Amino acid sequence: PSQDELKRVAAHRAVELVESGMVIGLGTGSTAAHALDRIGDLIRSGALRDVVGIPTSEWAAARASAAGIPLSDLDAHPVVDLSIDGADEVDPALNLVKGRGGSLLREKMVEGTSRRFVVIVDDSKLVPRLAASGLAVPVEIIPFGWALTLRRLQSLFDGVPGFNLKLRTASINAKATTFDEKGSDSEPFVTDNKNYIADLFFENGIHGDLRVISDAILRITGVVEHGLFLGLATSVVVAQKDGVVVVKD
Ligand code: DER
Repeated sequence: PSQDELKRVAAHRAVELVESGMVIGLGTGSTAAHALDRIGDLIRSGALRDVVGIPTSEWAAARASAAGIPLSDLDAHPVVDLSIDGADEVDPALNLVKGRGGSLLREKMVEGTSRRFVVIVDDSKLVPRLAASGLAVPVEIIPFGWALTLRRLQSLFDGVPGFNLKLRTASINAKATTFDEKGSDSEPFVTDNKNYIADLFFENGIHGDLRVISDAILRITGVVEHGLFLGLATSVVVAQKDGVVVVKD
């Protein structure tokens, strides 16, 4: 099966946990898209009633609207029954890297106030150690003084071999969320919250206590939030190439 087929299988399995009357956190990304569409189908068929979705991005709000999911927000629903979202990486302790789509702040707010947070992935997302495959750990920072914030993030990891960071940029005429390798004069990527993203790269993975690292990043004035989701996922649904779906709690 294709990777997208695996994403769909994992998403549909997670949506089996959705019950009528639930407040559902709606994730962002290509895997979450299958979950949103599936929830919409179940509402249309009458199998699901009285559900309301809390979107984790403007993209999720638009996708959910198109799927026919009634929407609300955290002010009306400060506690969410079940959130379903993808991830960029999942380690054996169910810690995650998220945010490569740029939506980590609202995702962490919604998923952090959810009774259950079910992560949906194809097996390519499973890693033995976070941020060891050269993919970015995103950090949302405010635009004011962004270069100073980057310098402070850099100095936090001085001496970590293989570390480097970049301000994420999006080419001016595209919605690309990966920084512009060509180094053209593209604009900074701007999140739904009008902030910037600093992408942190650890070629040899992150070493040390993830919570200590998380706290050190969050203490930098100008940092809003980062893409390390520690202890938030309550279970992970993994669609494997052999067709088996594994649920890890
Ligand atoms: O940006 C995000 O946090 C997304 O949820 C991402 O982590 C997963 O996106 P994907 O399902 O398209 O791989």
